[in-house]
Amino acid sequence: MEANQITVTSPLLPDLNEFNELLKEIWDSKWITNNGSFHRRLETALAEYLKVPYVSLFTNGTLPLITALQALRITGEVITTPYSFVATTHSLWWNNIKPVFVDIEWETGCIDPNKIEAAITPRTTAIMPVHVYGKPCNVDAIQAIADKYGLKVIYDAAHAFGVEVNGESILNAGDMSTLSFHATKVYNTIEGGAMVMHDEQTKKRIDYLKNFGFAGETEVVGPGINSKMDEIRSAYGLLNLRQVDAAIEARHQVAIRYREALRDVEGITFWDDLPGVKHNYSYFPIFVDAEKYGMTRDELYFKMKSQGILGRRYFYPLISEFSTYRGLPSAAPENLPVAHKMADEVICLPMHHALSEEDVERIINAIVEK
Ligand code: T4K
Repeated sequence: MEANQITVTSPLLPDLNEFNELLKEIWDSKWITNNGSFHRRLETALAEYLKVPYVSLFTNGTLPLITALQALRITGEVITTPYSFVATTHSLWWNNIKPVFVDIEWETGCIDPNKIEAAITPRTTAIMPVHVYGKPCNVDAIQAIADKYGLKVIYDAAHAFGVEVNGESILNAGDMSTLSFHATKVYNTIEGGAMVMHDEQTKKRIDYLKNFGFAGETEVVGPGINSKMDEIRSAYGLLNLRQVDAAIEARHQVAIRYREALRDVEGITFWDDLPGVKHNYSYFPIFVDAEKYGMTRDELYFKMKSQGILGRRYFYPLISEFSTYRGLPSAAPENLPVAHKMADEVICLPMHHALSEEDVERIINAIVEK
């Protein structure tokens, strides 16, 4: 990275001395992976922090999606959103499942529950929504449809670490939720992820599945995979958990300043906090109306880039536009007008705990001064 560049995010890093102390503990124990003591401690600490009953750690945020589909024996077709990171849909493809894209709501960026029923066929077995940018999906409406048609719901909650609605974790919705702890996330373990489930039996099964299916030294209960988190990243994760609240608050302050400065800029819109929701400020998307703003999204994006401000066009192109998925009937642009509009107008502004006031003002000026 060049000096003076502002990146879209920056990883939350534990204190190096504290990390060294934990590394020494790991070195002394000579236990470096396979459900070690830091792994167990982090699962317990995360379940408590996130207000969920059970957490199973994974080595990234993609494998719990793939494993959840396996564990629930999902087949046929799954209804999902095109407005996400490509890993969401890839997890279906890796399980030989046909993704069926449904359009999103402009108000949240999440799948539009009003459009789900029309996409259900006799082959539909599940819904995979995404709490995109950490904005909660309309989980009640989605669950009502799932119950009516006997469908499973797996939430890709990669962005939704710590998000609560009326004091309850959004991760308790549906049959399972998955998290990503990638370096670019609000909370990171360098690479990492987790699955959240409701009962002990499922937790046990998932723990087997992420360890090749082993349920003991000589017993394999299913065709598992290796997606375990090691001790070093678990220790790193324990330390980061101590500072994640402060990091979220620092992000909150950036969001407040962005909103204050950009509210009256013609042609720029963004979302406000939702009542009753504890947000994590994982991303700060703005939407550029070219006609009103006098510049297209891409013109603004490249202008900012030329000034060293590296926002990102998450999520452009839509997943449904990638060559792997473009041929699917549900990928037709006329089926996904809101998602296309959002993908064409969005820029995620730099958003992280370590943004200086000076940097925030530089970003704002780049947008305000045309
Ligand atoms: N579901 C959803 C909805 C997701 O968004 C994701 C991942 C997943 C599932 C899958 O979870 P994982 O398997 O990844 O755990 C990033 C991340 O790689 C990816 O985790 C994330 N979503 C996606 C939205 O963004 P890139 O290709 O944009 O990242 P990259 O390397 O360009 O980094 C972005 C910026 O962050 C850099 O310009 C600078 C900064 N950065 C990045 C890294 C890696 C740092 O400052 N330090 C770093 O170490 O994909």
